[in-house]
Amino acid sequence: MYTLGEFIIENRDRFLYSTEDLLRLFSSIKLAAKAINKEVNKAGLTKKIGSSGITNIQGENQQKLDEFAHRVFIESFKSRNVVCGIASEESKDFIVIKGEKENPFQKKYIVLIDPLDGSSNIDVNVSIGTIFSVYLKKTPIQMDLRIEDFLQKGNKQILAGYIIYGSSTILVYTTGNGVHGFTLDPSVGTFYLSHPKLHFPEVEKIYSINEGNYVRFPNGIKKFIRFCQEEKDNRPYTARYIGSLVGDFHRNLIQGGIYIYPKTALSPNGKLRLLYECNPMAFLTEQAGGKASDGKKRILDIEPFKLHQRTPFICGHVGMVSKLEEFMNNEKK
Ligand code: P6P
Repeated sequence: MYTLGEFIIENRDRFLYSTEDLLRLFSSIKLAAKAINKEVNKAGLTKKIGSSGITNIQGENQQKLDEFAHRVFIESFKSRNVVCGIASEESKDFIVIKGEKENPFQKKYIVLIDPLDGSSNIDVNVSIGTIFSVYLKKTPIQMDLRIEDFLQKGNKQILAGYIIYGSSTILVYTTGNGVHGFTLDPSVGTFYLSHPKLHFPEVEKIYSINEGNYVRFPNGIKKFIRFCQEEKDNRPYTARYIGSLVGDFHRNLIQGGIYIYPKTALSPNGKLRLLYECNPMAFLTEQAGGKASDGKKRILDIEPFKLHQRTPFICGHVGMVSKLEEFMNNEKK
């Protein structure tokens, strides 16, 4: 079985940038993922569950493990000397990673990260995940970091992925050459190729949405939900929603389905953040043969204007996403 490192080297000809750099980026990500996995698996014992008592930039109750995961990723990227800046859900502003002057590796990568998404599920033992997105620095290397380095369209990503901390810990990524999954063998601390060339199944099977918000949804979304529930053709579809984007996404990628977090009357821009949740998941979606939009526009083409901006987010099976967009478009007429 390939390890993640062996797989990257085996496929180095298909990566547009330096394989050495990609290995260093993954060295940081793997190190952090293993540290977080260890804590997530025993959170109940180490009292790391529950709220930290801090409200984060999103106005959400920061969990102790959120803060821990944030710190672990910052430290692991610092130690590998390959990243020049990080934007995190847990930090209001971007973080500059100062390098040593003699650093042989020109630090030209930007990372945007949700260190621990779905963390409200920690206390109830439901799968949670890390989501990461990597770009080349946009402004000249020798220039100080600027916000423009982070406000890049999703179609400029060079690497995106997630780690799901569930019944097993799986790292899933894309560099634009398909989507591949690696399962952690905790006994040796190594990620092994377990899901090569992940692709959304043809079957239209699952729809994932928080129907508790039904009355606040736009009419086009309400019509799509009723479409999913009709007794016709291969419907009704199965409803599955665990309140953890990484968990819902990973299940739909394996079994076939659509994930929907639309705008509502209370959240006109939706809840999910464009830069470190929707863009990476959209890159993975398209590389796995799916479609990702805000209900009208392709996610990867959205021009960002602020670090923590939100967007409505629909991703998954091409036919299901297109059907939802049809309902949304007819809404206007
Ligand atoms: P709601 C977790 O907070 C998250 O960002 C995603 O992981 C998840 O899909 C969504 O929000 C759940 O939100 O409003 O349905 O509880």
